[in-house]
Amino acid sequence: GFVSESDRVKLSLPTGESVEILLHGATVISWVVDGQEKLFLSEKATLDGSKPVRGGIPLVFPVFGKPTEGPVAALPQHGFARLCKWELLGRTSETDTSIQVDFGLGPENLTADQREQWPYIFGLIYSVNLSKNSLETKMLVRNEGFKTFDFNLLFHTYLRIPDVNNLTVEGLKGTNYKCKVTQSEAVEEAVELPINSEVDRVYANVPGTVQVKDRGQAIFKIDRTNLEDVVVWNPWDGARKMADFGPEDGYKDMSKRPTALLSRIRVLMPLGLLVCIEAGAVSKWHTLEPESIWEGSTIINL
Ligand code: TA6
Repeated sequence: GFVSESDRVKLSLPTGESVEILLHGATVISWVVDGQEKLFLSEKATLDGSKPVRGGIPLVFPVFGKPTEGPVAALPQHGFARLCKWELLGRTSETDTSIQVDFGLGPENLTADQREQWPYIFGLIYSVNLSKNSLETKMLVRNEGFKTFDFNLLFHTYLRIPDVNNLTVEGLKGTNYKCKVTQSEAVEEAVELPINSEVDRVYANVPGTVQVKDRGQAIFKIDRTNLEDVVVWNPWDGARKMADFGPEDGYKDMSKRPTALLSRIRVLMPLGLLVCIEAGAVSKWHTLEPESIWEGSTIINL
């Protein structure tokens, strides 16, 4: 099924799976399979278009992080794609086992300020494809102008997980990464990477499938096409500094809590619900000549 509302679209399959996408940022905010939500969405996320969404799958384009130099220096952190209202291009395919919707973004959807910040003529087509046990997101980038441009692209996916304490991430061993927490670079040694403190790493040129495991069982298997890099992020207690991060983690009424241990458990609990595994092309610039097209996609299999 396909339902289009003023600010969002909803896709569903006859077998019950569904996905919900806001026109704001073309942000996927929900993916339900077997009655279970697979994406983390902050309770305090702003969904009215005034801020990027904290949760779901915000789109990062044309720059990853906060640029300080070059033609993207004027852009905000993670670029403008997650801030813009996208055009609904419509449902492009539907069968009993899969349904796809496409969204478009070009300079005409940007504010005058944004067009000045990134003065290129481009066209993005973003496709979200829901199948019974997978969700695929695909971006097509076209250079429709006369000037060559460089870009990054990333699907900033917030996965909902049962418990971070039992979680490991597999498929990164042997890959070079940059750690934003310690400002260092290293080669990953862990076959199974645990998430037990703040993690913010850009793994470059990850060769194959990345698996997210709960007690050793794969709960998400992430494959990528033309997206060579993988970012692994969990803000840990840094989430307390984010105004739009919830559920409320208890520190407000911590003074009333009888034991430090209980407060600590309450503080850590919400962070335990998510890990961001972000497929992207971010460790180097991708250059697009006039009239050229680039396409990258990722599929999350359950
Ligand atoms: O992808 C990881 C990251 O770049 C982190 O460094 C972290 O700050 C995060 O994205 C969230 O960024 P945001 O602008 O959404 O607060």
